[in-house]
Amino acid sequence: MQKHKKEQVQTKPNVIVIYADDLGYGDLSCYGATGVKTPNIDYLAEHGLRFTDAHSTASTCTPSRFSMLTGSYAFRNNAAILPGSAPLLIRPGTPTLPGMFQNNGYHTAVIGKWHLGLGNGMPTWNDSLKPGPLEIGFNYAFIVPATLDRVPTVFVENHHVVGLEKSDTIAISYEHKVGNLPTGLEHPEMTRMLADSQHSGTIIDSISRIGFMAGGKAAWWKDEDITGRVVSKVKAYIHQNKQNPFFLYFAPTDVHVPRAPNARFKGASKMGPRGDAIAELDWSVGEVIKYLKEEGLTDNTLIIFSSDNGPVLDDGYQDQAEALVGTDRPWGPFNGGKYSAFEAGTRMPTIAYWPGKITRAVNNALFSHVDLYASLADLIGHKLSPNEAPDSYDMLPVILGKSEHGRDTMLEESYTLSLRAENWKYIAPQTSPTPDWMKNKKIPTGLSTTPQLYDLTTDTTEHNNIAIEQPNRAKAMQAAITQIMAK
Ligand code: NG6
Ligand code: CA
Repeated sequence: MQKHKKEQVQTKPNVIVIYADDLGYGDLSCYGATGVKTPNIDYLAEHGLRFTDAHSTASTCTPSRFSMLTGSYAFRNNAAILPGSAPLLIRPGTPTLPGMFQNNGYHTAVIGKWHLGLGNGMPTWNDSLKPGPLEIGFNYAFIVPATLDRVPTVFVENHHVVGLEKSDTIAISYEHKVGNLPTGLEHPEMTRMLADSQHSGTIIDSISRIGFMAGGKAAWWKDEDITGRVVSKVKAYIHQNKQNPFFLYFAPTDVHVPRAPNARFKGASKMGPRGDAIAELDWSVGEVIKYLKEEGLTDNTLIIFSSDNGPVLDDGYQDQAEALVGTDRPWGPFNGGKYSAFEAGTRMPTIAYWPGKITRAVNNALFSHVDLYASLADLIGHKLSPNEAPDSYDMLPVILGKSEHGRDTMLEESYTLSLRAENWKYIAPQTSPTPDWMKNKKIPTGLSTTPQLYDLTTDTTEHNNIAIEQPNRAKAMQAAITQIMAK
């Protein structure tokens, strides 16, 4: 009896969600990139299901990741891009995707970028950092607390900064300089890439960051080692959990700024550091594929690959991304990119791979990453409770390639809310002012003080606003947004 039970547990599929940072729709060779080759991610697409109309829930990181992990839209929680000193955004007790797996006998981990805050007030970097991922459903965490361009430039493993020496305490501020380390503003000549004023705080590893930091020297990461360290943690985690079902949220830090991939990838693309970072990302995915095979787990593991928000070339550092992009279009055939309300803000390269269960296909269904929660719950036979994942729809048949019927409508978050209904796209008048720094990004924001309506069938790039010609449709779509907000 005991034995039978154990065997049943072990047949539950493992699930790995690989969520890249700032990778655009057109950044992979299987989605049309030519300046960089991505053979490993292409392999997933060649043997799996490739979406053409799948979306992150928002065009920036924190809101997207919040929604993916809670099945709830970020606006319900006022989630916006967090500073590195923010408290934990997902409050303990909130139903979460990893928690759902945990409650169903899975071991769960997050390895890579976090950017969802830590602690209750100011994170206590020199002490136990609680609450964090471990208090909201993960059994194991090895994380970059915020972003690569924000202090503190250290890893956190479970509740502690990795390698911190007690005598050299960390101090952080996002308002004023702390300690004596040089900043990019004072000493641009000490940096390896020049940065704009927001990214000209404390210099660590010859890169100036957003914010100021003192201490913690033994714990500082070296940018070119980050992906390698993260991948070795991923492998160790898979090895330790090969006997039990696991859910792994692998969040690569590529291709967010500052782009400083390992020297091995220098020149791997024709596009300079941004392209080389894509090559590094592809390598990291290849390592996961290879390692699953070595451990005999390939057939029992569903891999979902995607990204948190659209692409950006100049995100504060002079790394030649714009000059070297060539004829490639990181935003694919769409308009906009990171931060934008236009399609490229959220339309993400998205691939589902599970040999024997998913056959090769291209699927045009409208799909949102907020749906992963309900879909994966269905996969493992979990029935959602009424307060669980309120915005998530069960799209398991779409992920498995059994259906092309995706969402009828879908919300997109940026500095306003937008709605897709089939090929119609409505962008509500902007609800918060365009941040000043966004004006330097050269990305069409998609923001306007008046309603916008586009027909993506004939107007993929959202240039021809027909809200005035079709007032009833625009009104109905605005009403649908209002209804979602009231839910
Ligand atoms: C912005 C930063 C940008 C990046 C972004 C977060 C400025 C001017 N820009 O505020 O560099 O860090 O936040 O990126 O400060 S995300 O992918 O995590 O959303
Ligand atoms: Ca991002």
